[in-house]
Amino acid sequence: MARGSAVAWAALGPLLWGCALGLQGGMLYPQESPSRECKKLDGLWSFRADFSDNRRRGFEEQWYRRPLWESGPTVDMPVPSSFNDISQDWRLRHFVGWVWYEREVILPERWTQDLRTRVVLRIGSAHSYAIVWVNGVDTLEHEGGYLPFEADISNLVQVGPLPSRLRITIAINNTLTPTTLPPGTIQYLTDTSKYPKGYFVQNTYFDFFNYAGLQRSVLLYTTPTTYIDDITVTTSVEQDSGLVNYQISVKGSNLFELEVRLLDAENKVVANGTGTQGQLKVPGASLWWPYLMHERPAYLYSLEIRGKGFDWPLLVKDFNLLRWLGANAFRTSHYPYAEEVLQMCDRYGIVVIDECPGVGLALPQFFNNVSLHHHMQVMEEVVRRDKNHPAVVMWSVANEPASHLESAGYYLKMVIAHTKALDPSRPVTFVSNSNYAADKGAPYVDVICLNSYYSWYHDYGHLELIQLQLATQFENWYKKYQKPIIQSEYGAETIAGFHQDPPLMFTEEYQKSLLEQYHLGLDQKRRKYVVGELIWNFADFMTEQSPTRVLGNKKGIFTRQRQPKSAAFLLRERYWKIANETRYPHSVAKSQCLENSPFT
Ligand code: BDP
Repeated sequence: MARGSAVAWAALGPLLWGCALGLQGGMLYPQESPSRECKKLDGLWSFRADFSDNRRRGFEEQWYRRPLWESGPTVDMPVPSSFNDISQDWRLRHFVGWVWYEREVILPERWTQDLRTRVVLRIGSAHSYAIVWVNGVDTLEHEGGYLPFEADISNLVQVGPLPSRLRITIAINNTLTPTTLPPGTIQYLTDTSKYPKGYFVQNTYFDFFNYAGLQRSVLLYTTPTTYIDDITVTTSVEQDSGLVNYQISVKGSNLFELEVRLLDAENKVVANGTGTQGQLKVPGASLWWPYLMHERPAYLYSLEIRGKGFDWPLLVKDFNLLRWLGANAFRTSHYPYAEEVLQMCDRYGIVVIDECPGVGLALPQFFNNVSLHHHMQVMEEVVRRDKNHPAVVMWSVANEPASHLESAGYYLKMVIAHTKALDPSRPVTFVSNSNYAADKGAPYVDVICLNSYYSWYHDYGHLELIQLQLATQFENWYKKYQKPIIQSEYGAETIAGFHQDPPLMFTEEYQKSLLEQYHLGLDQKRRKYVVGELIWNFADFMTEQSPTRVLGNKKGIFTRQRQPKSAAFLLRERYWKIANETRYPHSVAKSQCLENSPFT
């Protein structure tokens, strides 16, 4: 195994070499039901970063074989959270390599004694490569942050009448390499007059801090030994009836009967079926419809903050802000958000462009076969996890890849085709910042998504050029591809409290004026082929340190503490105005999703 070799902790990609594509099984969100129990392992875990020179001491000394504290000093680490943000030790903030988490759990007797019970360990996400041991036994490995993975651990816990104490050890490596997603490079700095021996840095090619750790919940859950492993739902409408096609995968036995009940938001049964596949018909269905959806949708997107540790209060606050703004959509820039975020989108009627972690594909060497294979696998995991959310309207396979390269053209073509094969029901895109004439990926997308920063990264200070340059951008792209276009990023860095009139860069006035100019340009095309506008960004967020970032990216219309800058009021007025002009006749609908069903 690669983790045993000298440099392997920094070179994880080849671990997946040779795996066939095609995921085994489903990844349903665990729900309690009469036949299923969940045990969340949120709270304090023991934690230790491996600061040894080669970062392999944990493996050499087999830290997973004994309680972690016996291997050396541990600290308390909350889960979910990003380990970078918790400690006062600066080395941990910038740590690259293996960190170790451990937690002991006592299981209920019925989980360990009843052999008709299946016990599953599920990790919401571990960024970026993870190895899991249960009671010292190597149980599970996973590559890629931001997505869940799980293992049936029944035979590790159902081992006799002993007290059912479990020790879960998880080693996580946050190193980004040319074959991880996002990719990165490790650079060794060898000039000994400047750097100590073995000195290296992690280079990344994206604009957010590479937060890592167990950033989402870890949990144990049970199912019966014959159980529903996956459900796929697709919907359509026939006159006033809603049609729900379902396909259910049952595992563990062929001897079962399936009774399917579709519940509405008030838990009333609205349709019944039997068998592993079929169609449910809901006469007079009240359809799911996006919040304030406009004839031509206006979009907005956000980023998770406070590291990426999942946090309910922050999530609800963000959704309250989205509603306050009158926004109806966002893109999960630049990686899949927690499952709970998508559940909120279903509930609040917020439309989602679901983006995978294909960000920072900036260098030619990132478009290689190993990366392509992994990228396709990641799309399988994204679609498997999110396919049943009504809020998800489109898949985005990448953000700003170097799509002018020939190799990128082939790569994007393959990833997009694969995603379409996985889910023929939704459009697929990637977000481009290339020139319309040079982009090699655009022929394969259903919707063109464009990022541009006129008067910010180009012709800075010259707000008077925005309308002309935006019109040129739209016309060029539309003429070439005749496809709907979304302005997927535009914005300006703004330090809350900085004021200057006439406007200068970094002030609240400049951000407002820049948005106003963009909006004039967008309105020219809004009723034609421009179908969305997503400002960059919802809130300020943390990045790597650099001379161009003042404590992170400040293009938020809210601060990182969720207080509005002046531009937030401007956008609020705009979104509500568009909503009121073009409001869809349906009221905000109640979602009818099988997820709430207790039929499992
Ligand atoms: C775009 C990226 C986004 C950045 C933004 C910016 O897609 O991640 O944060 O630029 O520079 O190129 O603010």
